[in-house]
Formats: sequence, C-alpha cells, structure tokens
Amino acid sequence: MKTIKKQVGIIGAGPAGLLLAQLLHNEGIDSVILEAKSEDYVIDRVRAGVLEQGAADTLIEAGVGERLKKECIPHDGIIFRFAGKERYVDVAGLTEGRQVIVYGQQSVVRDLIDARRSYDEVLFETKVSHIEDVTTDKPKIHYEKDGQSGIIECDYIAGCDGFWGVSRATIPDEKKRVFENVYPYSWLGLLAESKPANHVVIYSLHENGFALASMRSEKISRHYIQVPNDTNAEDWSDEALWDELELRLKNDIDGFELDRGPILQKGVTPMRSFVCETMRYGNLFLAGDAAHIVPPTGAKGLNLAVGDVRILAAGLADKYNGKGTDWLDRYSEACLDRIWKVERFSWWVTSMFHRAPDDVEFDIKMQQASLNYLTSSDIGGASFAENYVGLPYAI
Ligand code: FAS
Ligand code: PHB
Repeated sequence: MKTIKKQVGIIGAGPAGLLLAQLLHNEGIDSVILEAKSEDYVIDRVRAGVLEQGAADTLIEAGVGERLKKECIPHDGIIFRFAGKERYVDVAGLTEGRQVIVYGQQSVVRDLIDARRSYDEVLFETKVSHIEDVTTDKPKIHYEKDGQSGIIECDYIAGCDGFWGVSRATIPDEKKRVFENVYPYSWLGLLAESKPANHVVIYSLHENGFALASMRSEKISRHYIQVPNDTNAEDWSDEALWDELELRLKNDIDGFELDRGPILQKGVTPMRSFVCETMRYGNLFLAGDAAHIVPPTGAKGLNLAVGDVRILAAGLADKYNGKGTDWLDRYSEACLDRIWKVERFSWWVTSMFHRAPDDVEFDIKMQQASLNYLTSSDIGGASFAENYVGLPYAI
C-alpha cells in the first residue's frame, strides 16, 4: 500500500479544491488533490458562469487570471422582465462601480488545472473511499487508483468534494446540524452556438415560470427555464425549448427576438438550499458545495466556494508560518456568517422569480410588486445590487 505524505490533502478538483491548492502553493504549502473523475470530465462540466468581482480578483491575485482578464465579459447591470415590463438594474451605479464578471466555470477550472499541471499535484481518476483519524494530528485519506489502494497522510484534510462527496459524511451526525430546503421545481439549462439575448443577463418572471438568458461569449449563449422536478432533458425537443424560452423571455414585450443556434449541451439541475453546521471537525475542513448548496438563481455557488477557501488558505498559512490558529479556530463561524447571508439572497431571488405549483394569483402579484419596488427604488435596488456583485469577504 503506497503512502504519500503531504501537509494538506485536498479531496475534489472542483473550483474549491483547485483554488485552495493554488493559494496554498503561493504560500509555499504543499498539497495534493485527489479527484475521482478524469481531467476531461471535470473541465467539460457546464456549471456556473457569473463571478462576483471579488472572486475574479481572487483568481487574478492568485496568479491564474491572465485568460480571465482577456476573455471575461464584465456586466454593469442586469435586466428584469415581468408583467409586460422590462427594467434595467444599474448594479454598477448602485454599488459605486462594482460589476459581475461572466467567465464560465469550465474556464476557471481549466486555468486552475493548467496552473497545477507543472507541479503534478492533481491525481485524477483517484476516488477517495474514506477518511480516518481526522481528530488526530495525522489524518489519513484512503483512495483507489488504477485498482490499487493508497493512503495520503497529512496534517489537514480539505473536503472539497461537493454535495455527494465523502467528507461531510465523515462528520458524526451528533457533531453537525444540516438545514435544507428542496424547491418544487428545477432548471433545464442549455448551452448553444447563438448570439446572447442581451449584453447583460436577463431574469424573466413569466406565468409559465422563470427564464434566464445568459452567455459564455459573444457566440455562445447559456439559457435556463424553470421545469417540474421530474423533467428529463430529452423530453424537450430543441425547437420546443427555444419556443418556450422565447415566450417567457419576451414576456409580452414587443420587439424581442431570441437568436437560435445548435444546442451543444442541455441538462436539468435540481434546486436546493443546504447548509451544514459545522464546517470543521478536528483537522477536516469542508469547503464549497461539500458544506453548502444554493439554488443557482443569483449565481452564487462557485462564488461561495471562493469565500471559504480564502479563509482556509489564510488560516493554514498562519499556522505554518507560526502566526497561530485564530483563523482555523474561527473557520466555521467566519464562513457561515457570509454563507447564511448568501443563502438568504439566493432563496429570496429564487422565490421572487419562480412559480411554485401551489401558488395562487396573489402570489404572482406579490412577486411582481417586489420586482416593481426594487426596480423603481434606489434603496431597494441597492440591496439587490450589493448582494449580486458580492458581499465583502471575511478576509
Ligand atoms: P464541485 O462539485 O464543483 O467539485 C467537487 C469535486 O469532488 C468533483 O469534481 C467530484 O468529482 C469530486 N469528488 C466527489 N467525491 C469524491 C471522492 N469520493 N473522491 C474524489 N473526488 C471526489 N452555480 C452557479 O452559480 N450557476 C450555475 O448555473 C450553476 N449550475 C450548476 C449546475 C450543476 C449541475 C451543479 C451541480 C452546480 C451548479 N452550480 C451553479 C453551482 C456550482 O457552481 C458549484 O457551486 C461549484 O461547482 C462548487 O464547487 P466545489 O465546491 O469545488 O464542488
Ligand atoms: C450562468 O451564466 O450560467 C448563470 C447566470 C446567472 C445565474 C445562474 C447561472 O443566476
């Protein structure tokens, strides 16, 4: 049985694990990432697309922002469509110039993997079976690779293995509390070779349900519609999907046409709000989707992961540089303070733009009135804008 010794063992090569490894590397701390899937699978996964300004700045400061700076699409605002009205929320104007940055998660993950390549620190197709001794100062990660089993012996374990990973399950039930809300609808998303519907993202509240128009570049669009939970993407022909998307985005407003093109990928994303309290158990630290899930309305999933690893990297750097363990000791509490605020924002935006099966007419009136208020009041708009561009990080 092969045993590898490292300061930090990281499970999962998603944005959380990869960015943590980059930040630790910049602090001279060695780590290894164990990823169950292949490199191509991890890179080809179509997920988030909108970065908060702070997340983009973190990637640039970490030294993996060259392509981001060249290819990203900054947005100063967002468009809301509802009740036959189109309203522009001047996010930059309401936040002294802060923006959101459209740059696909696939690109973020590729940039981070490229940065790790020369250090050979990402073990792909390496599945972690279990973790042990996390309450000792020599926790161990047990993994399987090419039919062989091995052990990573380390000082600290970062559980960045997403919602379905092994890390959170390692924390005994009596040591954690989980809070969850599963929404009675999902998103059917598509990636297409077509011109974006607008230069900023459009959120549309339609009686048939939510619709969102986004992009990845000037030639690649990313759109979503709300669908029932048991929907199978193949149930929707491409034409029916474009028709419904156009109907909901148009929202009875004249002069709106949606450019159509070959659909490259489509898939259904379930929607849940989920938080695990605590995010630390002994020398195991959870980060990203392993500890919390937000519905994608509000585009916060990837951005929350960045907030976690900024604190974890700072805490580990302080520890290894002999500056004490204050940030490690406060890790869970510091992360959860911002996480619960972002969970609230994501739940609020989701509730404002989606039609629940048991909604009555009064509910849609309330949604329309909420949108009418926050798009006709600078104070209301500023509250949305401050959250959309990203709340301040703890560190
Ligand atoms: P990730 O899930 O990205 O990465 C975890 C990694 O751990 C995976 O690569 C997995 O293979 C690996 N792993 C799991 N178990 C393991 C084991 N036992 N051994 C080794 N490796 C293991 N956010 C948005 O803002 N907008 C969106 O449109 C959007 N769409 C999404 C669509 C989907 C289907 C999903 C699931 C999420 C979406 N998100 C979206 C949220 C998304 O961006 C996540 O928040 C982000 O990927 C979280 O990053 P990580 O925490 O690194 O987890
Ligand atoms: C995306 O571009 O994928 C996107 C944009 C806004 C969201 C969610 C996803 O709220």
